[in-house]
Amino acid sequence: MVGYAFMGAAHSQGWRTVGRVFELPLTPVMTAVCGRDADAVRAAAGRLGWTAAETDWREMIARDDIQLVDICTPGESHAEIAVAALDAGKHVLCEKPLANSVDEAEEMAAAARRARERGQSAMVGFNYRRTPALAFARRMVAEGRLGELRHVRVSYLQDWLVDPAFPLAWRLRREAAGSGALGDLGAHAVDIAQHLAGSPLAGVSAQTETFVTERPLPGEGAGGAVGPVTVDDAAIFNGRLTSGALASFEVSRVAAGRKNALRVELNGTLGSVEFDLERLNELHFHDHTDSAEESGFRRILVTESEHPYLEAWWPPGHGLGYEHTFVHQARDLLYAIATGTDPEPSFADGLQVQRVLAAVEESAAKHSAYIAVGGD
Ligand code: SOE
Repeated sequence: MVGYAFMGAAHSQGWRTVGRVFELPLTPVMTAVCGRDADAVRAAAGRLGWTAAETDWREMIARDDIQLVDICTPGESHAEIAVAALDAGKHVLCEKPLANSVDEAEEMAAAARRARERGQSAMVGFNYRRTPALAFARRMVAEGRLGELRHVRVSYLQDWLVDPAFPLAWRLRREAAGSGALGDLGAHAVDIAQHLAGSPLAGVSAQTETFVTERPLPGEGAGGAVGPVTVDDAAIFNGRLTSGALASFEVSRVAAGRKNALRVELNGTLGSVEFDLERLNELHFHDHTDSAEESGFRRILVTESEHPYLEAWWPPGHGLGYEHTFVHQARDLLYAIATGTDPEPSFADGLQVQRVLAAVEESAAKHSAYIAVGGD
């Protein structure tokens, strides 16, 4: 694994746990973690369960005892590490958004295509697909329970940037993160919408905003030096899926009171589903074929062994959390590697999301002009 902060810790939790819960075709061994600061990475290795600590990712991926590289660094280094790891014959898991630009994502997808011919797998970390309730929603859509989709509505709201004194962290610098709430949260929102609907966005019309344009440099106290915020705080956009459904999105890191509120609603000709990550064991389902006097949304507790991923966990009603999405992601990647199948979401999927993000930025820059999502 390269990187060991929030996402590195979440992925480590997945790798530590997956083999103790699921029957696996391959056994993950947490060989080495890499970071630039020798002391900090050594401490992280101990804390997170990695055997060795490395400070040079090139040396790490050259090791013969490493077959899979998990990239949990800021977006600025995804492309370089992923392409080098794939070219060195390793399987790769890369955090979202896949890259900081469409050019980088194209390069990564091309490297993944070459690697696939050699039997390697490359997956992008859209972990929310692995929330049992959302995986179940996907199954319901695929089985036709919602009929033909008319609307896909996704909002993903956080509030950690409400305070203007919050420092200019890497996630607020374009050269490190690519974009702001758009790449951080919008990438998840776009992926989950397209995945659930089983259809890509054809084009978008968007607005973005940076409400706090300067923030204190990290380490500076009150009254210290400030620097410019070069990414968006929030974005709203809408568009049409190629299936014909209308889709709308709102993402923000300045929505006071919303901590990690990923909300999804799909409305079809036969019914609707509604999901809120802050109540992630529940899926609300409205069956429009019910009689009028009995119709309405009902709560399905997605904790039965028949529900996706749940056969391996606790008895009904005991519930899962955020961290389990990373366990499921690790499981699915290991199956893809073992069976030689393309993992989902693939780098091609990550590239397509990157193209949507680029279309959103272009639309916002052109005062909400409709921009078609690019393709091959
Ligand atoms: C921070 O906004 C963040 O950690 C995202 O980067 C993650 O992808 C999301 O799952 C939670 O919030």
